[in-house]
Amino acid sequence: MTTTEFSPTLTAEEQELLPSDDDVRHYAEHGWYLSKKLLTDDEVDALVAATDRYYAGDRDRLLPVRPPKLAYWDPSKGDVQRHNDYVHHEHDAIGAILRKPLIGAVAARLARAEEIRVFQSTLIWKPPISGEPSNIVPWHFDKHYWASSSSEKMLTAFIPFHDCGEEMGTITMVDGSHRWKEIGADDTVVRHFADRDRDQLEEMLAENAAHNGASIRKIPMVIPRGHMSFHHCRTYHGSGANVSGRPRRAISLHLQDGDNAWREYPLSDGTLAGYNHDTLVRRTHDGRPDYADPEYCPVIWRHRAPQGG
Ligand SMILES: O=C(O)CCC(=O)C(=O)O
Ligand SMILES: [Fe+2]
Repeated sequence: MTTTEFSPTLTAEEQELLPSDDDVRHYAEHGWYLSKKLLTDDEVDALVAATDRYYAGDRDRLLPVRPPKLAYWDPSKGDVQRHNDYVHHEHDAIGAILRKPLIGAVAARLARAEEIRVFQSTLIWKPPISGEPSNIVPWHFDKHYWASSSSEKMLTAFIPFHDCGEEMGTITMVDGSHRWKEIGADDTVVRHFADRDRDQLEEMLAENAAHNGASIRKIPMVIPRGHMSFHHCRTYHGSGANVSGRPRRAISLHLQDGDNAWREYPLSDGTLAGYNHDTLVRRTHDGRPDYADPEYCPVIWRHRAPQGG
């Protein structure tokens, strides 16, 4: 296989910011990890400024087509929770920070992977309106949306642009839930997951926990500015109201390991599971959507191959 030359390196200071062996074991057991300070103050300032420009309409390029399930807030939607996908693609200043090799290196250690690529990035704005229903993120795990991905190692970095605590409705993990076996794990559950009301979701979470003989431990990620939380693609998570009086601003950076690829995953109605990428990315030689298309899924970390002779 030929790959384009890409061998990122870390400075000595950055190496100090990697998860320790204990941290990697903690992630494997609990399904989440709160990082050290991976972004400098200047980088977070730059994210705030770049996303302000993005919300004002600034784009370096646009998606050529609008995929079927694209999240794409615009001012006509009003003061609801804002979600905007593909910000790493559409905005270079945002993308440049999200491609910081250190973030990929942390993810690679946690996922025990050689290579990390961007899968998706979603810019999120949770307005400071305590009763705003759209601010509530229901319990879910990200693999529910990624059935067409072959990997079980994918993970997400949640990157707030400020100190982010419980009063802001920070992301909250259900400890160890990535190791649960899912009950009723047919795709009708998955498809209707987002349509269920809060009580039903709470009940589904309780049923899944009981089925696994587990108790539900909810852990709000209290994230200082420049730090980020990581969660495994099967870790249940959600988040609540923002009662802080300030907008909660963040990016969810969804990451894939180098081995991830599109897979055929038939749903009960006979159609195949898909992802928004499928209408955008190039095809592999055998005609499958290529989840390694560098236009949409850039590599951000790769272990340096041993020097051959
Ligand atoms: O915005 C949140 O609180 C949750 C975001 C989320 O679901 C994710 O990062 O995967
Ligand atoms: Fe999520």
